[in-house]
Amino acid sequence: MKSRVRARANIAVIKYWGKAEADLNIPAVGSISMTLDRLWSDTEVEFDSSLVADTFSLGGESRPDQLARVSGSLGLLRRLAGVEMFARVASENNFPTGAGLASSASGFAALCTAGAQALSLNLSPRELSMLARQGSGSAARSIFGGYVEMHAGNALDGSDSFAEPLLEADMWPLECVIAITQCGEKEVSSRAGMEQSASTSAYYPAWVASSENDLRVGRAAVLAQDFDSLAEIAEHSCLKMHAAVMANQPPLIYWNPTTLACIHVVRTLRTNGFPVFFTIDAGPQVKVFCKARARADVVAALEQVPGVEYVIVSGLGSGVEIL
Ligand code: 2P0
Repeated sequence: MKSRVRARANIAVIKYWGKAEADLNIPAVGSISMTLDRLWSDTEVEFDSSLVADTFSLGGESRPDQLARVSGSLGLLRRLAGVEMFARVASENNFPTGAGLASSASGFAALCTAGAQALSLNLSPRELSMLARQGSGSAARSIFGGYVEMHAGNALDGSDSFAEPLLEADMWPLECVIAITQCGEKEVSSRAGMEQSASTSAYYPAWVASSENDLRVGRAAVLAQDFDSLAEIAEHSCLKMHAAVMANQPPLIYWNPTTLACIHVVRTLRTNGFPVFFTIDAGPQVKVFCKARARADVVAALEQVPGVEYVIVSGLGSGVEIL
């Protein structure tokens, strides 16, 4: 009744921001992401009849603050398996947690896959994606490798709200250079930030209304491996999400001055002919996608930006892996 699973982080190029339904965690918009090979969560789940409650540790430290969400996913698995046993969950990230590097995506994808395996539930990748979604929306995408599309769906029960692969990683092996501009956990979680956007940002309805077109353009760009088109729509999706977020009341600015400096460096690189674009999530780090031949120049340029603490370089990776 024990399983250990590795799931990788993913970075969205067409962003998820906002929920259609909070209890089932159904997103208000679809999204498109790339799964990274260098950033992962390894999660072990063990169901044990001697436990009187679920336990959760992250990096060897007990995290009672995260236990309710972890138990939420374990409860869904228990219901499917028809068992009442509690579980011990131990997870480790090989990258900073809660800093806008998609740790909830890799974490909940690994948790749900390991839990299903430990209970011998024979779930399809799509079923795992829907379970992971209920833990964290972006986790639905980390079940799969390469280029992935998350469908928001229309069904009230969330049965058509899942991710699926769009293109294999080795068909178009772009690289990701992440500029870490600030260490430490962010002050406002994406969950809280998106709830505030939905209830207070005047730009939120426009964000939702324009998402279908961004998805259509982003999907076509990935399938055609059209870098320039993907670059344009990805930066637009990112900046539009942050514009909606900045219009929250109270306002929310996830960027710091270094974030903005990196944006300008990437734009200058592209003007000078380098195949490169940026995206930014609910935190100050800047994720820069490029073709492999531009990687060394991108790393050198970002490392020179004052305030960049270090960079992480990653290729695209595979979906969940049972260890
Ligand atoms: C994304 N983000 O598409 C977007 C862009 C952050 C900015 O998905 O509430 O942690 O757990 O469903 O998945 C982060 O949101 O939110 C996220 P919940 P989640 O990657």
